[in-house]
Amino acid sequence: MLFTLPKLDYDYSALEPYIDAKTMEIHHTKHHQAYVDNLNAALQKYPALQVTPINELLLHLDTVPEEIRQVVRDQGGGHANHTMFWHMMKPHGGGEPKGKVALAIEKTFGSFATMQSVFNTAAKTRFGSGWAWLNVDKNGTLVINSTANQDSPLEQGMTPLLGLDVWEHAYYLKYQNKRVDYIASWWHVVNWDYVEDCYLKLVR
Ligand code: MN3
Repeated sequence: MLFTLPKLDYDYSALEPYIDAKTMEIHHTKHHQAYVDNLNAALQKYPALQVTPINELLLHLDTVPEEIRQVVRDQGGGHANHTMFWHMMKPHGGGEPKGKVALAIEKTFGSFATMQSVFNTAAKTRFGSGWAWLNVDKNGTLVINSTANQDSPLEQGMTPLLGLDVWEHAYYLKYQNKRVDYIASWWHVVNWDYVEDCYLKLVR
């Protein structure tokens, strides 16, 4: 059982005008598909790893055979990160978090606006390609960080609640060099219901 490209819960055009349909289509059918295909190709000789959940592979990269470890890190990370990313957005999303995660954000960062600004800085200052994240760490604490390439917080034992892809392929068609505008727009499609569900599963 090899890894497969997950279907989206919404149409490619559903996040317009914040994220354009063409970007969504290429991002999902070309970029994410390529991570899946490359991961599967690397695992061809390792049937046991093909049935290991991707989160487990990334958490225990040290147990992955050395000859495919970097490929699993890059392509497996790409598959895991994008799978979460599609759920972290929804049409008519945005606004502010509610429920327990909203309280945790206030407690940790002082306010939602402060969290947003720390997250924006992480996204803006990630040099080259990578991601910005709001994670829950092993102690249940909220942590904002950024990662390079397709490195995933899952490798560090953290669970992302929210992640923003700042590779140019995620925004270049619509925003060109204006990553800051893309970041500001993206908040309008954040799926806070997903964030809250994810948080409750981790801290319950
Ligand atoms: Mn991407």
